[in-house]
Amino acid sequence: MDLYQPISIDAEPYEFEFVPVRCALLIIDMQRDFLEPGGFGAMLGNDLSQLRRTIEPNKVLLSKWRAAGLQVIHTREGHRPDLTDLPPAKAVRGRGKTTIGDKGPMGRILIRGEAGHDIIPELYPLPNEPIIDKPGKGAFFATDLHAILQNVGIKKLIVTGVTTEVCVNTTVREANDRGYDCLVPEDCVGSYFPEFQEMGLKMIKAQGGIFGWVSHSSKILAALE
Ligand code: C5J
Repeated sequence: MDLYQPISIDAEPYEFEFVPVRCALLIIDMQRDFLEPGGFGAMLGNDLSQLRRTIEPNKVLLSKWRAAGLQVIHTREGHRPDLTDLPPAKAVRGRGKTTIGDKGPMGRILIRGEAGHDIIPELYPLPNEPIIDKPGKGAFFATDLHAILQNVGIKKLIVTGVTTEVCVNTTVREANDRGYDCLVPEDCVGSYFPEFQEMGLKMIKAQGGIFGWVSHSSKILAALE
């Protein structure tokens, strides 16, 4: 396969075309605190299985993408240990007893350097894969993601990870406004809430692909054969 030639894959609302070397796999927030039993997400009573089903398809896609020598970028949601990048509004949102920076089951919640903040071992970044530490839901806000994408010549993104309606959706919208075409493989993104999973994907592909495209990882894998 010629990685410099455009390929087309089946997607909604219509086929997604990309030149592999100009397309990055952007994996959003596959962090232990969101996905692992004993993490912060589980402590809040969320149904982890809704997110954990995305691990295997992400693992397969990541391994194929790496084997082809294509660009991979990971993100993590979290804050500085001194909390100076934590907006007070985010800290108090939800009126929970436990909030960002407090001691959680896997260290301080959403704090960089803590065990729960890190990426799950199944998808752990290689040393040459940039990790974007983001303080917000979108991966472009207050990060160098846009500069990195420009510097390495990326024009399109395959966006996976969690959660579909929050950080994945926000990132796809931010990317769209910056001129990137985004494809979201539905089996590689997850929400704790099935109804948000469904609607989060519908919102992306509605109105002729108002924010991007939706497909399945099997279609991407087949195209990379
Ligand atoms: C992400 C969240 N990663 N749901 N965060 O979606 O708060």
